[in-house]
Amino acid sequence: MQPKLNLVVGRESTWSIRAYLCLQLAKLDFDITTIALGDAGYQQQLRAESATMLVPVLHTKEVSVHDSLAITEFANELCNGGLYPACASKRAIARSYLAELHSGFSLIRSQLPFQLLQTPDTASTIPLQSEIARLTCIWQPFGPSFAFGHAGAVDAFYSLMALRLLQYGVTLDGNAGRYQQHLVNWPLFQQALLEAKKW
Ligand SMILES: N[C@@H](CCC(=O)N[C@@H](CS)C(=O)NCC(=O)O)C(=O)O
Repeated sequence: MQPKLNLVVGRESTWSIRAYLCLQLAKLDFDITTIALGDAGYQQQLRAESATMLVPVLHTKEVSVHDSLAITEFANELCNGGLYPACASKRAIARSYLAELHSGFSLIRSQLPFQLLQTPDTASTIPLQSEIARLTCIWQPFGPSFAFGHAGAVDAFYSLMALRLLQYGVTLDGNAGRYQQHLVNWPLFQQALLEAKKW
């Protein structure tokens, strides 16, 4: 039986949206606790919920799992592997892409901040060309569909990157651009954004 799950998320937290999407994709039942990051007193609530003072964190009766990547792995176990491809080598590549997003693309992240509630101002993307080229390379084989045939963790993680680039007028070339558009139009992602606007 599935353990009772409570996902703690933060306002305008892209990492929280990724974890939320993965729990949705895994078809798990879960409650949500929201923290209005930045509001007066939010740190007190954060301290009570998260040992790392960061969101997302997923609580069960037995354990608290922190960090979007670990939450994704846990969700994957709870849905018997549904978030990754069935083939071991494809699964390894998928995990590499997740890890790369999780620890990389620091220029894009710092210079094109994600905006959920407002339209961002334009920003120069010239210094970001190497990271945009790397994304183009990763996304190129995916074309206008999900990365590994059916929606999974890779799509959940990269969907926010797809939208973030679009917000700043960056559309990737060729099949990479088609994948970008596919993610932005993905109904589950659109639903997650609507939900996250309430956090
Ligand atoms: N690597 C972490 C990053 C978590 C993170 O940086 N969370 C930010 C929000 S996106 C946070 O909780 N910030 C606390 C604060 O604003 O005080 C993950 O993937 O979960």
